[in-house]
Amino acid sequence: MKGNFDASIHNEGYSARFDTRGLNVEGMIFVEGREREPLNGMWHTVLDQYDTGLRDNWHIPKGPNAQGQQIPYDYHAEQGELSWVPGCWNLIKPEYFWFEGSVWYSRAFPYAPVDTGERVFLRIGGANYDTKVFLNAEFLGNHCGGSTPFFCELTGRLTRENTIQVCVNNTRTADRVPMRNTDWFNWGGLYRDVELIRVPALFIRDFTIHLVPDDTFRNVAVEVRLSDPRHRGTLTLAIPELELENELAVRDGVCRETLRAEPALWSPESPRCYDVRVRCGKDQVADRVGFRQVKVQGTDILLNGAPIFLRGICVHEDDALKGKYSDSQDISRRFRDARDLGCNFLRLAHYPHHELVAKMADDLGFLLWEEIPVYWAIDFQNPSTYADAENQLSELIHRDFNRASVITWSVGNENADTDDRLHFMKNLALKARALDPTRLVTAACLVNHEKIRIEDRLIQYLDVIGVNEYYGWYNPDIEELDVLFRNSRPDKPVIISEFGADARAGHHGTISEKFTEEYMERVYEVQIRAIRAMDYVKGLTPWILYDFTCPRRQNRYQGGFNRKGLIAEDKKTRKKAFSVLQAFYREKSQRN
Ligand code: GCB
Repeated sequence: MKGNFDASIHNEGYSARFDTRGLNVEGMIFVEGREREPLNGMWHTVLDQYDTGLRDNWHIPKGPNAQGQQIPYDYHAEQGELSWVPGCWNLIKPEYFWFEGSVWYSRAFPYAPVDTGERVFLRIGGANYDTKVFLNAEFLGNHCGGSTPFFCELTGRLTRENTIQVCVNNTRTADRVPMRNTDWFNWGGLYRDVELIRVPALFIRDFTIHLVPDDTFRNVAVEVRLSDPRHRGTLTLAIPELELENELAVRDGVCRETLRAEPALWSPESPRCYDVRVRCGKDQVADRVGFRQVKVQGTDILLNGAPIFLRGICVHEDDALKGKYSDSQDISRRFRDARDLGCNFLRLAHYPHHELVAKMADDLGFLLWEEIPVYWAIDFQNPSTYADAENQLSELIHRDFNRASVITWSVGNENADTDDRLHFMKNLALKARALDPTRLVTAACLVNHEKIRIEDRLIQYLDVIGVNEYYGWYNPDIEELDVLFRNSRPDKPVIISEFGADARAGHHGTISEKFTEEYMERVYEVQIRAIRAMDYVKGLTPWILYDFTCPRRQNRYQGGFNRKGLIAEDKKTRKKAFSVLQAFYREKSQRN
């Protein structure tokens, strides 16, 4: 074995040239209201357990090399088995279920320019975790992070017939966000929409609009960024239902204005949204936007100036038939079940969920907690881990900035209060605030179990304190919950971001037998009794709406599932605790 072939099998630095992370928040484009050309459908799929593709340049098509040999020897972009995108590879066939590593997706697609000077972007809605994009034998970029969208410019590289290859790798690594150990299943794949977006030479790169949080409820702030940072001119902003159509000035590629608008305010009871359009030269975008103000005053959360109690529940993206892939059908089911439970609030744990969730929440009148997967045991000292977290946070905020339903960004979940963690998460909180001064910043914190107190140095950087406490489960002494509440004097609102207990649906026994519905029911009863008495608790999101796939959970009751769902993994069978929370939420909603 000689030459390049030798290098590819002996050189473990093979992936460095592809690990560029160049596809990140900087390349994001505002997409609402744009025509999108789907590249969903059947893609060739090849599992690549040893990363042969990156070692051997699978993106360089078959053909003779200088010595007349066909390369690559072992792969052809049109010979993989066909599978549906978006989707998780774990569900293609049973043998793939546990696969962790690289999978190469490829397909051909035609291209014909519609307009001279147009620019073309590939958008991938989400791929878990590390993605490398290749077009017509060229490496175009790398994205890190499993749940946020990213863009790759194809302009100037497209021909009449094109081959796109996407290498997605879901290996859990210690330096990423999340790291190796999570309490959910490591689904892999191109599991959200893949599409092409064409824009004119001068286009609207970014557009945000929101109610100014100045308590007047009648000022609307608009910011538009154009692709050319030197552009001077005008653009048109229209909100027809408010009889508003304004020509606004653009300087140095940016338009920043505050307009008097007096929209009807968006709220869960009245989720009023408006069509908003921006036109600039040949480009136009549109969005459907609700206007509302959220802020904190003392230990209250105020929505449109009035105190609100968040009747919530946590949810994961997890499904026996779809994995982490979601569509409007199962997102609707989540909202229906949450509505039946009496919720006005969802915590989207522990990573950015499908973008449709926030759009549907806008329409239906749900409030949302959105989170990035700064989860257990993050490598807090590692600057590249921080860069990964900050980029995921920025991409999420960019994607959902105009969604009225999103009221809080969570910068993470359950990490011990060390100096490195404080530095890391404080910076994320500051970043969230800098990118979005209109929303609240939170995190799901741990309790100080030595002092039995809500105490965490990160709290000083948050607007709302999320508290995960498992009194009645990991802390068997449920009565200690009253001690926790009595010992704590938070000067900010608290959301009990998790409590719960595992129960296998249909498994019955006494209130002291773990994994029975009765035990879980009692945990809910005692928790609610304690929470009800605490005036600084302004909401709760118990763990969790549905049972979910989890390799860490292997006892006879769990069988590979976290069983803390109020509804079993069939998404139908409700456990007894469902009615306990439902009764509390009914009572709360009548009082609100
Ligand atoms: C937690 C985690 C969540 C787990 C849950 C549990 O605190 O935030 O991801 O699934 O506990 O069931 O242990």
